[in-house]
Amino acid sequence: CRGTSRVGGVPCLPRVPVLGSLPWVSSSGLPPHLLFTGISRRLGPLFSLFLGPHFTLVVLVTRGRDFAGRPNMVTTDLLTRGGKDIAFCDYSPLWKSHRRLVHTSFTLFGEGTGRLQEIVLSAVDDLVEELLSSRGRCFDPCAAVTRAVTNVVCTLVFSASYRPEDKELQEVIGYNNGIVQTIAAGALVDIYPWMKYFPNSSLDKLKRCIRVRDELLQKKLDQHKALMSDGDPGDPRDLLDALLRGQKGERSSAISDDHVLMTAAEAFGAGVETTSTTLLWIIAYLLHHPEVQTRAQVELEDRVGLDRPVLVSDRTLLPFVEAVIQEGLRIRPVSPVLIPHTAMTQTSLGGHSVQPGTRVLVNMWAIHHQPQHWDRPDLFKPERFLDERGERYSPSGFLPFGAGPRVCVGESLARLELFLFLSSLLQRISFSLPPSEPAPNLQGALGVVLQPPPYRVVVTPRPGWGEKHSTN
Ligand code: HEM
Ligand code: PLO
Repeated sequence: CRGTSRVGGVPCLPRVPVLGSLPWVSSSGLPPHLLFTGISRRLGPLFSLFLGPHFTLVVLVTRGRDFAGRPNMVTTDLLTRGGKDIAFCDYSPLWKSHRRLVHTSFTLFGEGTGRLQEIVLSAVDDLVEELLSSRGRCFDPCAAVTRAVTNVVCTLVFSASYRPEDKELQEVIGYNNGIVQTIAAGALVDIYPWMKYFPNSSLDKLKRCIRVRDELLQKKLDQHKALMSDGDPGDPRDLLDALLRGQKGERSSAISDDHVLMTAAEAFGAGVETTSTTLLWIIAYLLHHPEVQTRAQVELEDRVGLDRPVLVSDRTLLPFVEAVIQEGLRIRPVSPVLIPHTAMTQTSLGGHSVQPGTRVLVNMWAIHHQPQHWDRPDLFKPERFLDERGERYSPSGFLPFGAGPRVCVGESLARLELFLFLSSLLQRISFSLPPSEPAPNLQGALGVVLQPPPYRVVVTPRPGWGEKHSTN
């Protein structure tokens, strides 16, 4: 922290013209969330830096609506046709009604009905079958898990579901991976927008992936519209149907086809990337802590048994399984510095005044690893989410989905999906480390989400389940 100055009273990292504080950030060799956590331990919970020319606050708390804006960025503008989505669009009345429409549509499919349960359970059957086809050999579970989660989201968004070898599914997974690789957090072109006028292979790849995505989704949109114009539209089958009907509502008339397409694309991207990453982190931790896996399996056996699939209604019966999910979301939040926020008005934070437009990064990683709030925060201990009677307990300062007007719009959907996936997997199979292979590295790589490195597992069927069911 040598060379630290103050800007508007807030401690600020050293800076030079044009590059701002970037030389200090990149020479640290640390991913931003770890670097920022180290700095805030020394400088306090509020400090600042210059990302190129952009004055940016790094904080541990924000205050609701004042910070509900989003900055303009080259990569996300391309991704969203200039902010016709939810996540990267700046705050506006249109964004608000658009977000409300998406929220209602999710409720329609996920939370309130048995539809999501049906979709996930069918994906779990296929996933277990695929994992067990390894017949005791070690393999990387990433592809199978991603395919299963992608299938759930495909069904939810446009009523499609694919076999593993399906060409369209490969296309979807291919473009999604391409986008994840090219929208890295803190990409230089998002700091210096003029760079987009120079040759840039990463931006070219992003544009190619977006083109593939748009072609595929436009086809789905056209099919859905054609069905709607065929007379009585009936009940919405999926998110696209629900968005098209919502578009017709009076107050939503400004929601264009572009908005519908971008929202479907985003629900898709967010749905796949976050859920599969969280599941892969949890499996990685279970390999480090076989005793946690066993305890979850004992709970499942005692409270649900091995004669029937786990259902959403079993959630209250399985506090330890829930605690494993909570601890996974705490120790490796998929979005450790959230999506950048901006101040919408002249406001203040920690007694310091903040100018409109100031970029704000919320360091969720630091919040989830504060030693004064969490006992040995670097350890994977699901029990911290249980009270002394073994019932669920929710400590404060645990916000893996963010908070306030920009809180994750898919939270309930994601929680439901994570619960059904994890509990069904642990009911039917066990994960173990391949003999003589080290346990997975847990540091993770920060791109648009925090991803675990590739690792391998051995999958074995659980005695009891296979006898009555045809999964193997
Ligand atoms: C935003 C976490 C799953 C859709 C966010 C944010 C976080 C987050 C941290 C940013 C909040 C902020 O910037 O303040 C997660 C986690 C998930 C998950 C941990 C699962 C494990 C999903 C799913 C969907 C979704 C399944 C949709 C199908 C969104 C959208 C936003 C968002 C649209 C933008 C909200 C806004 O800017 O108003 N999520 N998410 N997420 N998430 Fe999720
Ligand atoms: C993932 C790749 C997709 O092709 C596009 C996409 C859309 C929404 C993004 C998501 C990506 C990454 C995770 C994000 C999500 C919106 C909210 C979510 C950023 C880029 C999180 C965790 O904040």
